Amino acid sequence: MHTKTPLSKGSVTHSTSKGKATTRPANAAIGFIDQLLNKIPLPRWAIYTIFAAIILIFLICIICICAKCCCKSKKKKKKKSDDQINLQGVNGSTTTALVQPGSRDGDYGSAKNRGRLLYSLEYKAPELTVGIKQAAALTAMDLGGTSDPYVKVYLTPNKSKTFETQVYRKTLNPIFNEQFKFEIEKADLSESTIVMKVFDFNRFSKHDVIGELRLQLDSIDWNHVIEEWKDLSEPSKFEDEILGEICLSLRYVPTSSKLTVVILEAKNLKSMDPGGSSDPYAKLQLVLDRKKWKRKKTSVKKCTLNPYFNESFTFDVSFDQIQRVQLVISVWDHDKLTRNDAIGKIFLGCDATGNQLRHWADMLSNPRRPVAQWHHLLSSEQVDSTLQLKHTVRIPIINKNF
Ligand SMILES: [Ca+2]
Ligand SMILES: [Ca+2]
Repeated sequence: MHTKTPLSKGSVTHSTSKGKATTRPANAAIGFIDQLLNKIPLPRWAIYTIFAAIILIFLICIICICAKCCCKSKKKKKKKSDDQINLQGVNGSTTTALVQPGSRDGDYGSAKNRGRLLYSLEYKAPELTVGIKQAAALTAMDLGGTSDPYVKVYLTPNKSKTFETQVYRKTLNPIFNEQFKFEIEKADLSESTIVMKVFDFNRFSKHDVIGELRLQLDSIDWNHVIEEWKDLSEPSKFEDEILGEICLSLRYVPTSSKLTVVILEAKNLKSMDPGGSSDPYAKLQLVLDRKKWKRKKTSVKKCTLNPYFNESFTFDVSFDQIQRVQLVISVWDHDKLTRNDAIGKIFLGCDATGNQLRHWADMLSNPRRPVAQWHHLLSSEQVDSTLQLKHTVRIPIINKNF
């Protein structure tokens, strides 16, 4: 067909015009392909069909590969932004700029991102003002990828008041701009923790906790108004449910080495039995050098959440030992048929903190005088994790001659 093309090849090299130079080789290429096709023992339409099919398959392959790559990078991006926000929580206070999702490239494992909260704190005796400003990038708890967030604010351990913001429907970035005021003496600030808990409202089911902020107020410089973003963390393992309070009196007489503990009463104990009651009793345990040393217990008071015990226990504790001993008091619910349930626990001693330490110190500085005080019960797990008791393991001796 195009038999002339090989002849024109010579003139191409001498041509000064660039346009001509490109058209000539093109013609040459077409001629070459034509010759090649002539050599294939198939009709032209069959060759074209095969070519079209090959190109089609090739295109489909490319499209598939592209789609897969895109999906992967999207997932990776999402994961990165999730993890990155959580990392900020570890560092404590952050700025808005730092916690922008996707602003950093690192892959920080699979810790769950819960979002972040902008809050403010101000103390002007005797009023603590907590501002819940806004939240961002909250976790979606509902189908459809949204939540209905609101925030509960309270102080622990004296959880007398709990405030709540409004519920914002279907958003992960609510703007609350609400303020709550707590009356609290400056001396009590050092023992208190402010809890800001973000929930997802659900009309027909239990509200889900999205995350929380827990700030110990003793570490805050009250000369300034604090306003900052913080990453929400996992809700505390030790849920501050109300376990109740216990009142006890302590008396130490150094000359006779007698420690007298009077378990006076308890109130608002958590109900452990069906029917909304408990059968409380208290266990007293002395721990010396992290080992269980002496133990006693009160009688069981049937079917009450406000038991009155007024039972006295005296231990021999030398002056040297009183510096190292810890008094662990736990309140239990007695069950006839099943295992007794722990309601709550506290410990007093030189290693204790807050209210408990104060009570112990009052006892030591007032020898021979009984000092009575109320204490909020904490969960057993919480107290045990603080005490980290060495449980004495008794190995049975099988061979008596040993
Ligand atoms: Ca919801
Ligand atoms: Ca019971």
